[in-house]
Amino acid sequence: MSSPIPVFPPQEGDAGTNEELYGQFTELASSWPCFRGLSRANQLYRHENGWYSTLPPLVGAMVADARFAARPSDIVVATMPKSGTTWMKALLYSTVHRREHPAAGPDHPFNCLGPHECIRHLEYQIYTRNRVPDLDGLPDPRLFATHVPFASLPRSVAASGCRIVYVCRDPKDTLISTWSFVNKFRAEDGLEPISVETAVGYFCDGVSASGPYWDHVLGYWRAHLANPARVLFFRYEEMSRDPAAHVRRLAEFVGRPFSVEEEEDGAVDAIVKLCSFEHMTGLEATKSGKTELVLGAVENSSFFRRGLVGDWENHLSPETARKIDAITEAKFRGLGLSV
Ligand code: PPS
Repeated sequence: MSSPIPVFPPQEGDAGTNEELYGQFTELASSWPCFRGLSRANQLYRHENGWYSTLPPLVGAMVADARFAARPSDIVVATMPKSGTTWMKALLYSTVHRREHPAAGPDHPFNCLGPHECIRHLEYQIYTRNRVPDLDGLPDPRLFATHVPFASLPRSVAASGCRIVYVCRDPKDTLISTWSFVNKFRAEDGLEPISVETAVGYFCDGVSASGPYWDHVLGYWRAHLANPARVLFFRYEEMSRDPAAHVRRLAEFVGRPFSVEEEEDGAVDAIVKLCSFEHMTGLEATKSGKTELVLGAVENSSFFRRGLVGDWENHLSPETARKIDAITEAKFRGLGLSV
């Protein structure tokens, strides 16, 4: 089957100019504070709006800010890492492209490509390795993703008024998912695992990729309150409870509501099933596929672990859970948001 995803567009401008742009941002970011934290290399860089694990995604975010030209028809998935990005990318891609790729069809793109190859991250996949791709030729609606805080979104995203889909997850599950992911890669790199206690400390201090968690969530929550037609706000736990209702809301938000015929044909349930943890983990693209990210190729299977609500209970003491809940309560108090 030929790839349903447009071939990666060629470089925009000349390669030398792009190298210079990346070089300037790398030099600038290298001078910012760097601390130990919850990441594969145990080192995070401090940008004024949040933390970045390693320099390349930070530089990628800066290049995206300078060069990404958003269109009003674009849709951007925004998340803290380990909050449901992979799931949301799958749901959004299969909802938007359901006419040409029916979810129940035998040759859906997910059979050969992971969700991260279908919807690419601006700072982890598109603006990397001195590249400034020409994205103009991509057909509408273009789908992108990012982990950057709301305040760090490329300026053209705000100016274009394009739509943003945000997913947040209980901080305790986000923390445990991040900690497991980080330690998996640390083991591969021959590094000592980070203990759960140390991970909790880093996370509560905000020193985790795209952290502080609470600032990230609040940035998008406030944007959602200010403009709900532009920023959709989902919770992982509610998606788990009623995925079909969320697929319907997603379809309406992106301007492609399900017709009566589609409802009768079971199109919503087909998307829910296609994107379910159980189905996605059984796919060959998940079992043996890889996705090229800023620091190298990552096995698609590493984006799937348990996919549960409340797995934190298996790793955090009740006292630690209370401590994290107290921070969440204090940070979110009076803002109409509970996680
Ligand atoms: S990443 O690296 O930021 O893109 O990771 P992200 O996808 O945000 O988070 C990974 C966690 O999401 C779980 N996951 C899913 N849950 C439900 N349904 C589907 N389809 C799904 N796909 C991935 C994955 O298992 C990680 O959570 P944990 O708790 O670690 O299992």
